[in-house]
Amino acid sequence: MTLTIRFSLLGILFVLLLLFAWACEDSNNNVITSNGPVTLTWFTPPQNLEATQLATFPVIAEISGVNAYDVDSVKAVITDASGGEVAQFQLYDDANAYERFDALEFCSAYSGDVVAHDGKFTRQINGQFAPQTGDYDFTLHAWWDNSTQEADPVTVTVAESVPPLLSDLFFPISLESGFDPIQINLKAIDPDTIFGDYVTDVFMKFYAPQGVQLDSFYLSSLGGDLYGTTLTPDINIGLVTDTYIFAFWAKDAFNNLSDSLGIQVPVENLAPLLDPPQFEPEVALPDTYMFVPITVPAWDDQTIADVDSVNMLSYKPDGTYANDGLPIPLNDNGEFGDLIAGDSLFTINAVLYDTSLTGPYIFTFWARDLAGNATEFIIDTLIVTDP
Ligand SMILES: [Ca+2]
Ligand SMILES: [Ca+2]
Ligand SMILES: [Ca+2]
Ligand SMILES: [Ca+2]
Repeated sequence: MTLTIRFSLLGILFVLLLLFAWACEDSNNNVITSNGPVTLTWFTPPQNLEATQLATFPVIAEISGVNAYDVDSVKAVITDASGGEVAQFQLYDDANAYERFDALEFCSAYSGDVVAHDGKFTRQINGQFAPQTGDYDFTLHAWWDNSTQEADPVTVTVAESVPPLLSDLFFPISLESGFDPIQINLKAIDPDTIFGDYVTDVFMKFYAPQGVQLDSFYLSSLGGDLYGTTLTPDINIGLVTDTYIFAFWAKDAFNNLSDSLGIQVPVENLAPLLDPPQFEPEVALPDTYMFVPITVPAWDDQTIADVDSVNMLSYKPDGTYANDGLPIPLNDNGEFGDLIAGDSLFTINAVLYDTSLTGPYIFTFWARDLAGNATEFIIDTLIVTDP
């Protein structure tokens, strides 16, 4: 009976496999257009271009509903306001692998494409195609097998545009450990009067004293020409007290980058803070064994995320150290006797046996942050008595 069922299952499987084989062959021979509607769109449309800038910026077309291997070419045709063709260029789905010699005056030699055959066709361009400043339409065309498709044009302005200007930086002259959140701000204006030109992004980069970039932030518009963000005391988690660099830039709608405006600021990171340890001060020896939870509340100016470790040593009544004198870690991970992960209460469940020594156990606690700052030692005593 079982054998029969197994055979018939195999039979069904075989038929299914055959069906799949037919289906595969079908999709190989037949056309792609049967996969559903083909769509051709700008994934990253062309942006406004500065007339004199030589840097190139990526434009990406995306074609879907057709196997990327079957696409013969994707091209953008640029026309001027009167509809006359000004230039055209190919976009490639080649993972930036081949040097191209077409349209050299305004296109990158390598496409800038990231992944080959993913249906995203890329090229990097600048405004050098334009005989004069003005508006230009970019129309996409794709060809595959014997089919073709065109996408609606995107209008791009080519203009002579200057970069934004930054001024009036408000920033504290130093940031003490655990400072109160503070809003920093500055003014960014675009001096141009070109339609569609304005400040698009204002951002700040945060650098280590040696110049390594640590982080970057976008500033929000605060109304008018003012842009700002709020600095919080966790900005220097894991960073030693030193002088750090904060630098600002703004970009306009033509991808012009302003000069930077920077400031060097001492930023302080102090050691964690420990509150008095919490445990039963006196415990009687158990019949077999028992757990004695030992908890230390720890905090740090740079938030709990800066606390790297909380440790203790236990000096036993016989004058030796427990754990061979090695630090015993307390955890805030919700395990090993710690009740709640991340609540700033660090715990170790010490085990007391019926055979343990009676007398005073002297505990030494300390903590260290990610910047390497250690607290002072906190000493406390647990007395173990005979039952
Ligand atoms: Ca691609
Ligand atoms: Ca501008
Ligand atoms: Ca700290
Ligand atoms: Ca905890």
